[in-house]
Amino acid sequence: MVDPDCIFCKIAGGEIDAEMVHEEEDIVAFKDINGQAPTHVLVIPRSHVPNLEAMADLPDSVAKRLLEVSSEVAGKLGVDQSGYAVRINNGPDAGQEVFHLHLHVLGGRKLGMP
Ligand code: DGP
Repeated sequence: MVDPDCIFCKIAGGEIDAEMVHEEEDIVAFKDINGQAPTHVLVIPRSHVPNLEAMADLPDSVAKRLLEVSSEVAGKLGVDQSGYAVRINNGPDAGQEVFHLHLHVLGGRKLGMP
């Protein structure tokens, strides 16, 4: 499903440019426009799923693949040995700004919690 008003749907569909790191049938990964670390990539399903509560709308294989792609992107960008964080901001208290599920892959510097 595509939401015509969603910026990440537009990126996945090629309507808006982004620095792509990985593309496959159901998932794309691109550099965050406002990078918080030397490596900061967003991994998203092409299908519009707003948040974790809507994950049931994704096939299990795609849900699993989001994590695998995050690891592959970390390897491709050379942060797999030094370490990296995979983070989902879900809802207002977590600071979610874009309501299309996305995994932040952050690396290239020491990362703390939260
Ligand atoms: P959040 O919803 O807080 O988990 O983070 C959304 C992220 O999306 C934020 O770090 C900035 C990024 N972002 C927002 N708009 C665009 C865009 O048009 N292009 C790219 N590449 N990143 C974007």
